Amino acid sequence: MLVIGIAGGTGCGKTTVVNQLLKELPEGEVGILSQDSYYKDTSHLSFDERVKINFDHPRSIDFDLIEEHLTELKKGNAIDQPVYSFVKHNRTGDTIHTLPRKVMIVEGILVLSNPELRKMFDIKIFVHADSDERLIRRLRRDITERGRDLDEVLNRYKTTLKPMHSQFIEPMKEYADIIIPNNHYNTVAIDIVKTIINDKL
Ligand code: UZR
Ligand code: MG
Repeated sequence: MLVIGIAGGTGCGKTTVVNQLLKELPEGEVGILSQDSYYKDTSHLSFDERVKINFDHPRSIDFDLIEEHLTELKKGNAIDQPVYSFVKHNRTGDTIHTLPRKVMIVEGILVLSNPELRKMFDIKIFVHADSDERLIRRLRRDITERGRDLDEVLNRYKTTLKPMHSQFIEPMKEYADIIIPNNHYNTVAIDIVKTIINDKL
């Protein structure tokens, strides 16, 4: 099994890169673990308490569960990935049955920040987009898809997203094997990563 970690700040286009790879690689060969599925369970908190959680700090992520699931997949066993709701800020109770594949992609803002998880990656990719591009994309997405308003997104960006990005995400470029410039959708980079994957398949 080839395990690929893909990190990068919010709105850098990670999900788009992953979807593009999925579309262009042979069906059934690639599986995905999304960091979004592994926010810690917050059922014991009220909604008002959950809204205050710092979701951009590594401690909000259940890295133990990601590692456990990845280890199972490597052994050839299927796992059940929790489904997370950004509107409720909690797990929904549903799961996605995830089968082991020849290539497993682990995607999320903080997936390169955990040393143990990092060791499990054969290839480490960092997707870079400038912070203004990322803020624009984040605004669009949070307002249209995640039920937020302008003030809420800008406040969170300034007080949490930006400082956490500088502290925990940007420095992870150091560990990347490949940095993809993604201010504009980068088809050449997708082709290169696709070639590397095909080579290993
Ligand atoms: P991407 N996030 C939420 O908005 N709500 C949650 O309940 C859990 C996470 C956000 C999180 C992070 N920060 O910036 C983003 N906040 O999801 C990561 N606030 O997702 O990589 O797709 O931008
Ligand atoms: Mg995403």
